[in-house]
Amino acid sequence: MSKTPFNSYDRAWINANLATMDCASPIPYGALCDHAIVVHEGKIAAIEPMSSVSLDPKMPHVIDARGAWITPGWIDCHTHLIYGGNRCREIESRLKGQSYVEVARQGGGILATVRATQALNESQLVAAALPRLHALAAEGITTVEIKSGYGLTLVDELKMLRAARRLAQEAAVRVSTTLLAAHAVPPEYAGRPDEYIDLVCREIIPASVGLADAVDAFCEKIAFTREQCARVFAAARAHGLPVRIHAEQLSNLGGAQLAAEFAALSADHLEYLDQAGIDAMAASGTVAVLLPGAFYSLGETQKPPVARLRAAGVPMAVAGDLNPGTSPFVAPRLMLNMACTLFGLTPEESLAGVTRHAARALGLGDLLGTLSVGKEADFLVWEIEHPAELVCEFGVPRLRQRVFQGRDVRV
Ligand code: DI6
Ligand code: FE
Repeated sequence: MSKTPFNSYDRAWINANLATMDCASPIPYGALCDHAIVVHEGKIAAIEPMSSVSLDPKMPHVIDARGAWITPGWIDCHTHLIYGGNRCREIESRLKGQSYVEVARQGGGILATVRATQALNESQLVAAALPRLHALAAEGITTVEIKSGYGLTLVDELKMLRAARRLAQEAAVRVSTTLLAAHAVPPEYAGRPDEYIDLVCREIIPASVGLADAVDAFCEKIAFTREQCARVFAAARAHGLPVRIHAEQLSNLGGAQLAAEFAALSADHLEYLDQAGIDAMAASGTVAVLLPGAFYSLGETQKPPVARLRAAGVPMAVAGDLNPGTSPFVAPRLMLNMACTLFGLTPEESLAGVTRHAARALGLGDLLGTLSVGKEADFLVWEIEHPAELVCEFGVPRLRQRVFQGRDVRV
C-alpha cells in the first residue's frame, strides 16, 4: 500500500486502537488496532493503519497515543439538564414510601421544579446548569441534548431553550435542544389539559422554531394522552420540527406507536412497550432510548423489552435522563453499566447506545456517533486495554483526552 502523505492536517493521533463503533464492520466495536486518525478542519480526514502512514511522532501536531483506545465522543441524547432547585427532599419522602405518582398528584414532582425554574432568569438557569454540563463533559460527553419542559409558559419555555443555546457557548460541548412544553399540565390549566395543548400548538411550538431542534411530549397518565400528544406532533410537523416522545414509562398508552406514525426520531423510556409498539418503531426507524437511571431511581421492576427490540432490529440508545426527580445523576459510565446489568444490553450495545444510536436519536447520524472519515472530529482517548472496561468498571478515571471538533481539550 502506498504511503499517505498527509500534507495538510491539523492533528494526528498515531499508535491508537480505534473503537470506531461503525456497524459496517463485522469486528466487535468496529475495532481497528494500531491505526492513525487524522483531523482536518474539525473533521476526521483519514483513518489509516500504522503500517501505511508516514507520520513522524516528533512532529508538533502528531500525538502518540501509545496504544490507548479512541472511541467516538459520547452523546447524551436525553437530558433535562436545565432546572432550578433540586428535589432531594421529595426523593427522601419517596425513599420512606411515597410513590412518584402520589408526589406528582400532590403538586410536587415536575411541578415543584417548574416553580423553581420559573423563578430563575436565563442567566441564573445557565449558572445552575453549568456545573452539571462541565461534569458531563469531564466524563466524555461531547454532545448533549437538553429539553425544556420546566417552564410550561411561552416565556419560560423559550427562556429554557435560550439558556440551552447559551450553554453551548460556555463549554466545549455540542448542544441539541428539544421543546418539551407538553411535559406536565401547568397548575393554571388544571382540569383543562386540552386548552394547554392549544397553547402549545398555537403559540409555543411556532415561537420555538429556530430555538428548538425537536419537539418532545410526555405521554403518560400523569401527563398527556395519546390524542393530546398527536396534536403536539401535528403542530411540530407543520413547523418542520422532528418529534420524540416519553412513552410507556409507567404504563402503556400506545405513545411509541403514535410517535412512529409521525416518523419520530426516538421513543424514550419504554418499560411498558408492547409488540405493536416495537413493530411500529422498527418500521419507522425510530430509536429506542433506554433510561436506566430513571428505572433504578424509581425502583421499577418492569424492564424495557430489550430482547424483542434487538430481535426487531430497533436501534437502542442509552441516555442519562438527567433531571432532579427521577435521575439526578451525572454518571454516563454508570448508565452504560446499568443498561447492561439492569436491562441486559451487552457492553458493545451499551457503547453503541451512547455513540452511533444516540447520534441517530438526535437526527445527527451523518455527522456524529462513529469514527468515520468525514464525520466531526469529536473523540475520546481512553487509558484502557479493551473497550469493555468502559462499561464494566465504574469510578476508575480512564479518560486521558477529550477531543472536540478536532481540538484536544484536556481533562
Ligand atoms: N420522564 C422523566 O423521567 C422525567 N420527565 C419525564 O417525562 C422526570 C422529570 C421530573 O420528575 O422532574
Ligand atoms: Fe425524560
